[in-house]
Amino acid sequence: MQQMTIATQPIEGQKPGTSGLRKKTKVFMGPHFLENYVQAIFDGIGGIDGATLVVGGDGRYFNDRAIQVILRMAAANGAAKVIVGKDGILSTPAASHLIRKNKTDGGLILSASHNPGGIDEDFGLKYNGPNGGPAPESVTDKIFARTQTIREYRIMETTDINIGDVGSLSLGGMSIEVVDPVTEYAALMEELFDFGAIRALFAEGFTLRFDAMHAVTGPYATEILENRLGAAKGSVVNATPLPDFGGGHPDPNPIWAHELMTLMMGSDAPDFGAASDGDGDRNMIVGRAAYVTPSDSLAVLTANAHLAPAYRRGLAGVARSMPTSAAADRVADALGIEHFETPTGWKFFGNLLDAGRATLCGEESAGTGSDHVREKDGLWAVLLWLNILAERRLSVAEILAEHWATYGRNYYSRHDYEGVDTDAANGLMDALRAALPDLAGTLVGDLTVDMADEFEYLDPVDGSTSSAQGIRVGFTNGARVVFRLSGTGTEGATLRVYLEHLELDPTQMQRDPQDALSKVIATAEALAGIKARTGRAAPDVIT
Ligand code: VG1
Ligand code: CO
Repeated sequence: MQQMTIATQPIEGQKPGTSGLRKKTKVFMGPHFLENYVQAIFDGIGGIDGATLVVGGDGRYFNDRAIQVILRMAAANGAAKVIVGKDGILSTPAASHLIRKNKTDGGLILSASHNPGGIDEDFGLKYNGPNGGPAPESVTDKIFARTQTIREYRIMETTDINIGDVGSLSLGGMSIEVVDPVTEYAALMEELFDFGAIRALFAEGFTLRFDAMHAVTGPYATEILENRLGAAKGSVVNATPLPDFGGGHPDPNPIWAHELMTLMMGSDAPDFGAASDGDGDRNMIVGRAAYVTPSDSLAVLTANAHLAPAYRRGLAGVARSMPTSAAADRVADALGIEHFETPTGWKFFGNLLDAGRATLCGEESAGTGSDHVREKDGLWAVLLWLNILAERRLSVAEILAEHWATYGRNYYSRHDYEGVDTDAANGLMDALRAALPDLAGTLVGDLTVDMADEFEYLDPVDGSTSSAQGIRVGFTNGARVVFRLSGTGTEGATLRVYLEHLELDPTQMQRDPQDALSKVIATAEALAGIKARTGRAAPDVIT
């Protein structure tokens, strides 16, 4: 075994996006690319001499090779210890929990989340800090700056390290602790929720289908839902993580989880359906013939969280990303608690959670979580829903209907235009930006503009600002449209158009969302000229 210092050169394109660095797998596999980025992380956080880190990933193609490189580089950079999931596997929320529980100096999570996996698909790498959450922009800026100046990296030359068995190893002066990926996470869930009440629900014949989408949550969901809570064997499907996720998009929404949707809308539907994404931080919730939008889910959880032991004393506040609907705000106002609007990406919730200002957080993209970790958490959301159902003994459809009757319904949809020409997408955003100052008070389509701006966030905890976080146009009737370019794509640009319509008329609560949103959709087109600028007749994905 030998410690090596290898000369290298800066490589373009290592700017982290919404959630770490995501690239085509072959880019990460290219000469020195992964090594450069890992060294830039270690340097960017001020070195890792004597540090303890957590390392794990979602098991996608190249996860196993990348972990070997990271372990050898951590040892060569003087780390004292690395806690690694068996076979290199950890869901994102489980990694966040291990970082916190063991009071480590942070961790590296290998995942491109809901993006497809495989040699021709996507790979990703993200640094989370000692609070267990994705590094804030102040840290990712330093990491990026380092990628521009890097000249060498340090690595041990060794044969492969066997991380297939739970136990302790050493590599040079560094110790490696291989842990079961599920154990600590399952224990945390037992602390938060009333497992007895949920077990009783299943014992009475409640039925569930959880689709792990061939991704990382399979082992977690099988252990918790089937083994510990007594859901029928086989309730968890697609439960074996595969390096290419079975060729699908491990993205829990009605499009990519269409098998589950078909089941839930049919006559053989179980009482409850759920799915999670590649790295286990997203969730989809669907009742019998009742799809729950992520924005509504956050609102329902906010209104009912006190039914679960961990939240019995109430919530400090609720935070949502800016494009997420205002449904949760309406609940927060009714509860008399604070609500916050943050830029897209979980890293922006970290300060609010650390400061005890927010207890629940959520994003329209199927992310929900709480202060139990510093990531969104797919299985946690499923368990909170189950705990609420066990207490209330209503169906998902009944809970939704009651919620809308109380708070009104924020009809919501997101239209994605994927792989758009980058110049065309930037042109569209530039034109909107230029039009913003004159929009207020004007009539666009059938709607009158109330406010229009480019979202800039002032973090109420540390006073930092983040600008250019999406263009939002609010209308006098409570409707809203938001335009944003994705920061997680790996090909061209993805334009996201977020559409919202507030309905307070009790006779209008059961409409088809696209129909209820038709005026907002027409207005978005009138504002941005999407068809002409992108050359697309319709969105690629509607959620
Ligand atoms: C998307 C979602 C965003 C989420 C991010 C990471 O980002 O819109 O809400 O935080 O993915 O989620 P973007 O920039 O493509 O819109 V995950 O499950 O991919 O870590
Ligand atoms: Co994810």
